[in-house]
Amino acid sequence: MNDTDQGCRNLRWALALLDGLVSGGLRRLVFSPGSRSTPLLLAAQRQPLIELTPIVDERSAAFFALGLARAGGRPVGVLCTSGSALAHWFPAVIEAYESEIPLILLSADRPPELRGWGANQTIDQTRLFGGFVREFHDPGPAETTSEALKTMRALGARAAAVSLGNWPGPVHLNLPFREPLVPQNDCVAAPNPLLTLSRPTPPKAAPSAAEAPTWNEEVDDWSHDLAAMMGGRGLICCGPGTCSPLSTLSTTSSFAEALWACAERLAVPVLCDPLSGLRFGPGSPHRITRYDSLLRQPATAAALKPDWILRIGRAPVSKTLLHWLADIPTILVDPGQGWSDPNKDVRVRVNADATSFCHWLAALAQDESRTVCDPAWTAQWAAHEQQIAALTTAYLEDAPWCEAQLLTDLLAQLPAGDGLLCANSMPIRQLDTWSGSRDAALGIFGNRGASGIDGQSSTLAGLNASGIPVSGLLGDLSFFHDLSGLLLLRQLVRPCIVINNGGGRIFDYLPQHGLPEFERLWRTPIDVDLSALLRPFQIPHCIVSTGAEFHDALADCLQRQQASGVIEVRVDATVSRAVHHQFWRELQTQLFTTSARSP
Ligand SMILES: Cc1ncc(C[n+]2csc(CCOP(=O)(O)OP(=O)(O)O)c2C)c(N)n1
Repeated sequence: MNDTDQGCRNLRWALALLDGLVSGGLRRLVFSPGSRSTPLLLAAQRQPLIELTPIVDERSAAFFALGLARAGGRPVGVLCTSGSALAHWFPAVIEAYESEIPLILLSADRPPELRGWGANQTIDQTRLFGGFVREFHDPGPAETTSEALKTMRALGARAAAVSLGNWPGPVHLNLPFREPLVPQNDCVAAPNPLLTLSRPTPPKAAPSAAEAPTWNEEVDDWSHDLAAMMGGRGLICCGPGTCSPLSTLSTTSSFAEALWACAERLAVPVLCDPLSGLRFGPGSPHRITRYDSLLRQPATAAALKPDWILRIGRAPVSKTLLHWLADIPTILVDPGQGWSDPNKDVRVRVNADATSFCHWLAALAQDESRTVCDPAWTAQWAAHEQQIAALTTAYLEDAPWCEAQLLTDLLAQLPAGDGLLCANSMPIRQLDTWSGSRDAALGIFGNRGASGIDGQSSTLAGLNASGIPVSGLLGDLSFFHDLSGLLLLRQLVRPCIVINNGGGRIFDYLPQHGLPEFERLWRTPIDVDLSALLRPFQIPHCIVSTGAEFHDALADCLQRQQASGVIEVRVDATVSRAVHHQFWRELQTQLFTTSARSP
């Protein structure tokens, strides 16, 4: 290398960083175009193990990377130029922080001597994401001493390891480059083959509460306290992130097996959130999914109050469940650093891997018989589960068509091993209410860390890019929120189903409903013809408004296996709301009638 070739120095320094990242498992780099990021892009072009994906809008790029990392379980890189570009990553960074997704944020920057002096496209990028990243590094301008290259390799490996660690999440590396950014022709620069090839990282299941490899032996000292607390009627509650969708899709999940065995030994029901990774796939009689409807019935809810709860994963999607859990002594199993306790009821927080803990607890139950519940307790829950499933089927047969029947059909049609991205607002809640369970594997994905309506189409495209066929179920406002994501929807093998119900219908269920100017200020319908919007993007589109039409449109997409596009579902939200409320009312009567009849 010519000593004065700054472009070559930049490139070799960037290559060293990528060597480290690749050794830590990174295989995909999603980038948005720019000049300052050129050395990193040139380095990535030379690294055969890295697949590059260009996405022009940084917000969309970051959500795409989030989807990839969520489904793939490996760290995924995002790269952009200096200035406002990286600010567009922020919502996806927040989601990655909250949902514990391994993103490596590579922002190119101006060198220190240009910062703060009015240079073009130069802002203070230092610690831009504040507390929303696990680590931030600004290693200074490129050097090619062996010490500097060694440091960059170590930094890359460290960033990947931290992003996947006990508390997975985003890591930000801010990387300043001096000009020129393009090397001269005689520059010799190549990846370090020893490092990249000698330590291939096996594909790893996406990080989840169930799989983080920690186990705090101190818990042995608590066995008596736990056993004392666990007398009477207990319940296990598995929230979002308990088990990664990836492990749901594998043929055997050691966590699920340990959990069902533990539930059986303790004789307790297991309430499974739609994002717990436990509703779909081989189950157990202990699996309970219809709790949201059940616990809306005050008398039943009061009669079913447990004495203690064991919580795994984050707080449940169902507000009804969360409120019902309030004031019940809780044991929280958390392998990382989160403190998921919105009700402030955690008495014991076990910093342990949930699989090991379930094994340990099952053994404890064998020694300490008082931890074992009365079998009638689980039987009562199982009977309610079956009863509500039967009542639901009967009710929906005669009820006007809405999201409830759509979901039933969707879950029946999606092939085993598929995924479903369920957007926030009503889609995830309706899935919670109506899904029940099924034995065929289905990975449910959701950006529930910060529950934003942003970045849904981009996340959907990223999930699909991981190789798993993933359908999307989105509200219309969520769909309109991510218009640059449309650039990514053209080739998806599964459809993006958009519930077009005239704006944010979740507000119809909230106290704001009925306030003056409700429609203009809260529901905010957007009057855009979807078919006209999608045409220039060459995204196939169809409109359905009945159960039969939806069934056929979905079947057609599943059969075609290519360019599924958008299924726009026209739903009358007033009818839908009435169907939901009527169901909960009828359930009250039915449950009352049954319990009045039982001896
Ligand atoms: C980024 C972001 N902005 C605003 C909100 C507040 N919000 C929650 S739900 C919702 C309406 C969503 O409407 P839609 O996607 O059509 O779903 P629907 O309520 O009809 O099911 C809004 C604006 C949010 N969660 N995230």
